[in-house]
Amino acid sequence: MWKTYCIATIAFVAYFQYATAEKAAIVQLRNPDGANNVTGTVTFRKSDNGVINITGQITQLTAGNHGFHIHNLGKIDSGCLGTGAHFNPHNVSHGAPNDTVRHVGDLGNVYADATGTANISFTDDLIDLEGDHSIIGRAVVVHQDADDLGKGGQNDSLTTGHAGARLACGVIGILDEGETSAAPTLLAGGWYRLVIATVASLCLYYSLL
Ligand SMILES: [Cu+2]
Ligand SMILES: [Zn+2]
Repeated sequence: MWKTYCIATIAFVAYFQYATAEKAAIVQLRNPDGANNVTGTVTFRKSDNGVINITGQITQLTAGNHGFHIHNLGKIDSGCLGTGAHFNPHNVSHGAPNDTVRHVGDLGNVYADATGTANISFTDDLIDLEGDHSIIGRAVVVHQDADDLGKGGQNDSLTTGHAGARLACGVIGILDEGETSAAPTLLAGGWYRLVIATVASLCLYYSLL
């Protein structure tokens, strides 16, 4: 009985350590000019295989698709226009998230239902929370119109996806730094390692009785 309990506890704590070790970022969206009531929160979490999980909710939109991008700058004091162009470190054309040629910041569209709420849950394997594709300190912008994913044939399809005005924006900040390096000793990494060590010691102690 105690053996099962020991294993379950160690497994749970180890899983919790794993689950809290991922890097994460968060952005609060709103219109800095007060021109509309669009608000939202979006979270970016880096999974073990490097893919970024993007989840969140944006409310007070019009129903339908709205362009959703990472823009270059975290400057929102003068409105969302201050965020500049799409985050595009490789200086290529605008595209869809699943295109080979796209801006790093091209996350496509978010879809708002009849109540104007967009529930967001998708992944992207090009943006990152570190390195030269890092979105930290840059901005998320949600647009009035749908992003045509570079295929609309408009004069701005290959730069902005013809997504129209910028309804809301926000600066992407750090939510969780994750594990910055693998701790070489059992006790070096934090309280959870202390818990694992304690439980493991008790298990060993009782197993020797
Ligand atoms: Cu945009
Ligand atoms: Zn773009």
